[in-house]
Amino acid sequence: MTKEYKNYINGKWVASSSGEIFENTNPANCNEVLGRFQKSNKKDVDKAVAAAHKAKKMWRDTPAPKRGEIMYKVAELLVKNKEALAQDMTKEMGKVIAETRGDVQEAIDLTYFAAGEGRRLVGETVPSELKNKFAMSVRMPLGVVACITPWNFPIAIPSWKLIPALICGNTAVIKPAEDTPLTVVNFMNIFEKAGLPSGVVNMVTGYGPDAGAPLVEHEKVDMVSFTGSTQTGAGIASTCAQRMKQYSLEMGGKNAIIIMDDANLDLALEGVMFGGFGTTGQRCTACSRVVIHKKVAKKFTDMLVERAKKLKLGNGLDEKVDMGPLINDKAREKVHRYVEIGKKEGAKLLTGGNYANGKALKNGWFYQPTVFAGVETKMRIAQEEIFGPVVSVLACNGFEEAVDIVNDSTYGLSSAIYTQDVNRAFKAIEMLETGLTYVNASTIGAEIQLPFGGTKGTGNGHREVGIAALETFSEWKSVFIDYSGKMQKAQIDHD
Ligand code: UN1
Repeated sequence: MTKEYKNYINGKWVASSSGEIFENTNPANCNEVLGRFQKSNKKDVDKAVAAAHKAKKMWRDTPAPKRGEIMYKVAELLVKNKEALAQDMTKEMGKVIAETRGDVQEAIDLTYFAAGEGRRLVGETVPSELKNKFAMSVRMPLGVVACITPWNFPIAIPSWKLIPALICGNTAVIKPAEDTPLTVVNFMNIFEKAGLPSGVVNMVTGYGPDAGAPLVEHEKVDMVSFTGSTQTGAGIASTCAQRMKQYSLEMGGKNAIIIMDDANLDLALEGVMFGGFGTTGQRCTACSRVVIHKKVAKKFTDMLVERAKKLKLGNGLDEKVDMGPLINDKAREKVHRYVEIGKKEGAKLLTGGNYANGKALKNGWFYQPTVFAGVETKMRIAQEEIFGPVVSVLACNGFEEAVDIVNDSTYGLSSAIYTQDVNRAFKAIEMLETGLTYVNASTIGAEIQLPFGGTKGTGNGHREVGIAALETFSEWKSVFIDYSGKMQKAQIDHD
């Protein structure tokens, strides 16, 4: 019998109130059921939020350095369990083992980095306009934070949200994506082993919107942090706006790499391969557009097609495999729909464009690495997020046009430029309307020491990770202390 995993509420592992379960499967072998998980509903969410609400005062009163020390233990346990976490993650998510190890490493980096903030959480002191008066700002927790996390970074993204939220003194309820609940169950085990007090972190697994929607709506949830689709994010934004809750959204991308005629094409090829086909194209930072100077377009496209054809598809646990499957059947259908759209729009399909049905692949959600050339910026395949291994090549006449093409997008997450001209590189950094820009490197692989997030339709202006995460998961209180012993009136007693 496949193992059943419970919800984690108030430090206990509990079954859902309905008694219903759902299963997760291995996308490289869809017949393999990995676990049975609680199909939670509003009742379970109520219990989890009540636990987080109850733990709020105790956790807020715990000195921040002490909160940080528990996070150091979390980091140590992540290090100790890195390989086991990565193995489980590849099984339930499909990406290759080198990448799932990287996913755990990202959570480790983030946890060590953010744990240190427990000893800082700095505010400001500024001189008052008046005599004998002191002015400073301190950070306050927001309260109960709801984290709704995606399947493509099953532990890194939960860590981005939970660790800074807890360091800032918030308590949390997390609802992992239905395709990757096991990794978050494993993460909860780590929090438990690290000695995090009961109720500070709670987890409800759920299927469809049954748990996520009541969590967002819950009156005792003070803030929602969401990474996922634009459609779901827009729904969360309107629910939160009506209830005056804070929310942080990280959604799609249509990230581009510019390749100038002076670029090192071999290096650029590595960047496009990694950005376009790494994680089977399922990163919000994935490179789905290559904007290339027409002088080198043909040469580069030939190189790209040759390499794409050589990618070895298969089960990500095999160290020799380059690219795993897509997450599920719906994702694969969506990718294929976009390929059909691209063909109808007049783009030239150079390689791929279909389900990968080789012998070892027919039981999984595999899709061929796909390259389109002759793509124009108005085409849907150049505008909409496909979230699969599809790279569109757009030719341009020069730098200014390349930048215009990249910026002609409703998204603004990541961008990159390959050039040897340092002046052009700096100009690109200034002009590209994205939250991340890389020079002579791919669009993927952001490190956690710096803010992560995008402009335009990618998000709502918040940033996660880096010091910026503290802004997202806390709010400011300004404090004025008047030690004059008099009634001093600000602004009025000015002269
Ligand atoms: C995502 O795809 O949602 O920069 C996050 C990167 C990773 C994070 C991606 N560090 O590609």
